[in-house]
Amino acid sequence: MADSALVGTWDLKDSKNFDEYMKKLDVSFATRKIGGVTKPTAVISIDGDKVTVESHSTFKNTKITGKLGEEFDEVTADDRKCKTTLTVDGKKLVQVQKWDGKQTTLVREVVDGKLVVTCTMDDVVCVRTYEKAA
Ligand code: A9M
Repeated sequence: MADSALVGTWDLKDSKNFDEYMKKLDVSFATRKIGGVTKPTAVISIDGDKVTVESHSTFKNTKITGKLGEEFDEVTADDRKCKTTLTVDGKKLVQVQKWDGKQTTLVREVVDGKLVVTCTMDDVVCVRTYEKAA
């Protein structure tokens, strides 16, 4: 079962290396510029072994629901068609996306009451920090 501390509505407050991460994902210049200034709100819910992660922004809304350990189809905000798996590692929620022979990992965990999302692709690491919405 995923850590219940993840559940809630979270606003982006800090983002490190997101442009480099988007470059690694092959996101176009124009979309990267939008991505760089967009401050999404994440909504996480847990229902037994099913986890839902929503992201809302003025630019785009995304929603995934996955059963832990079971691969599902995901279309990302930058339109990658991924085979995605959610798993739990201690208190971390681990999302692995696979597409076109490539792979990236997004790890979500609550640290000091903040939601920390660490996005890794090869040698590029991006850290995005969210705080509970008021
Ligand atoms: C995160 O904060 C992780 C962000 C990883 C998103 C990677 C997708 C590439 C970005 C394409 C930019 C599109 C325009 C921006 C739209 C903003 C939404 C970004 C979030 C999906 C917390 C949210 O779980 N995830």
